Amino acid sequence: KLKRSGPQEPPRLPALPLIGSLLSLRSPHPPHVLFKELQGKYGQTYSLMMGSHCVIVVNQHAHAKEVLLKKGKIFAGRPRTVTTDVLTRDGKDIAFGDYSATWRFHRKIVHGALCMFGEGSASIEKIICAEAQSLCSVLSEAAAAELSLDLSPELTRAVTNVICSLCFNSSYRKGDPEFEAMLRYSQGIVDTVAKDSLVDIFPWLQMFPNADLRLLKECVSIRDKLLQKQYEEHKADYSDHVQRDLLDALLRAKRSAENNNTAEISAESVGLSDDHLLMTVGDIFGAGVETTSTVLKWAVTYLIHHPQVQRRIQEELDSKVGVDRSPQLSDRGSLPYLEATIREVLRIRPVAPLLIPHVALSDSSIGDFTVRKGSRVIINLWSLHHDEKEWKNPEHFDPGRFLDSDGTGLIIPSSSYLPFGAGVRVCLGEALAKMELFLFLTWILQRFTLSVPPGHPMPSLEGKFGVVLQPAKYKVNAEPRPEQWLSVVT
Ligand code: HEM
Ligand code: PLO
Repeated sequence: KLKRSGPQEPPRLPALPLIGSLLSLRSPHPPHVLFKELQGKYGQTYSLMMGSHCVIVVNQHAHAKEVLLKKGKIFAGRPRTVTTDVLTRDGKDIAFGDYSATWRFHRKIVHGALCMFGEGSASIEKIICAEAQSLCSVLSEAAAAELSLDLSPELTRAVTNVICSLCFNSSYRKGDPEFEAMLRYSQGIVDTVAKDSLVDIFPWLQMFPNADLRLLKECVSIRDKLLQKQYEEHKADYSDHVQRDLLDALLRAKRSAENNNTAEISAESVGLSDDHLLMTVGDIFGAGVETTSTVLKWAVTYLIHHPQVQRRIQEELDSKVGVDRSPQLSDRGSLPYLEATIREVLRIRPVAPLLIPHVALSDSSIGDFTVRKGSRVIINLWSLHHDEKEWKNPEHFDPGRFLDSDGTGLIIPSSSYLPFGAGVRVCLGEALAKMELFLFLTWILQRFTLSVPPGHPMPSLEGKFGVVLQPAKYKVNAEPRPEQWLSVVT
């Protein structure tokens, strides 16, 4: 056998002119599962053509870390696609915007604004606990009326109100028509954006009527009206002395750039146009809602499938927190089994199984493979989190993987674990998301035991693939725990 040495191209799927490798990609499976399967034939890192774009698919952690960390800046680009351009006014946001000074600047402002909420009177913890309280009272009312309910809208409203407080200093009441509208448009966007749908592969298809693209445009225009309304209100009430939320922080940055207009750096040139500001809050709001609520839904789904895991979390809560007070962030260190469960949920059902595509900004390499400038790189997090060499029985849900042999210390047993990505494009909301997951789950499980109503089938563990991997809808019984009947918290 001929041994090749030196730089070489990654193995490539068969491709035809114009349509690229589309024929090899027809499959009943969602893309992350198909990309994992194709490893068998082409190896862990291979390439394919989407239309005229070269796409490299990475299915193992060593190459993933090379792309995200070691060569993070080289691979920090984002592709422009028809659908993300519609959503973000041609990439004027953080997540889908290409690597640039503007992108760096916006990440910094958001990061600063999110940190600011760590302290101060309206601290994130207080905001989350208030929402957890209101969520639990909805569950209590349903239980008292012996009703089972779809938890999805309730979890989503709780999470939405947290991000609403942070972005706009506002919140939604149950049944608020604007909230219902938000749920609808956001689902429409999740269903249609960035799926590498046909329009993204063949930009010229947008000339023809396309149902998905029409739905996306409708949903985006509803979202933009709501964003615009917040923006006008914030501009009207703006003061240099108080910073209520993220939008105020962005407005302050814009004002201060405008006041420095003597230098050549105008607000436009550093990317502080109205469009950029709107798209940045839109991103944080959208990411804040869709990711955390999805993880909470997966957590509930797995807890229903594994009542022994639910029981063990409740025992841990009873012994470390008790029933006389509600859980708080300072309990995080003493609830390792719950923390391990959250880690396992993020492993087995990653929110973004393919991350967001990266783009090589210059000629480079991944392992021994050459990569040309402009190539798209897809990190298949699904493959990393389900790698049989790294995880024993990867489809089995077992929080114990993340505990040491005593069962008391938390560990990360494999480096093939990146639920929030890594490097320059790492998730901006990781800390916030972890606080929310911890507080919402502890508040719920301290008070209720979750199950499917008698006679109902177990909820499906198969996700619906979109820009986030979502679980199906189903009804839940939230039964108040007997331990709680005598206590003060309910
Ligand atoms: C990006 C995961 C919650 C804001 C990402 C990426 C992942 C991720 C995998 C892509 C990294 C890449 O492309 O390399 C998650 C998970 C969450 C979560 C698992 C919940 C458990 C949030 C929240 C926010 C947020 C709550 C907002 C506050 C963002 C933003 C980006 C991002 C703005 C784009 C970063 C960039 O491209 O520079 N997240 N995320 N995420 N996330 Fe999150
Ligand atoms: C979700 C639907 C919203 O209406 C718009 C939106 C904005 C930011 C996106 C988010 C959606 C989906 C999840 C994304 C987030 C940016 C980062 C996050 C893609 C499309 C992840 C998980 O990468």
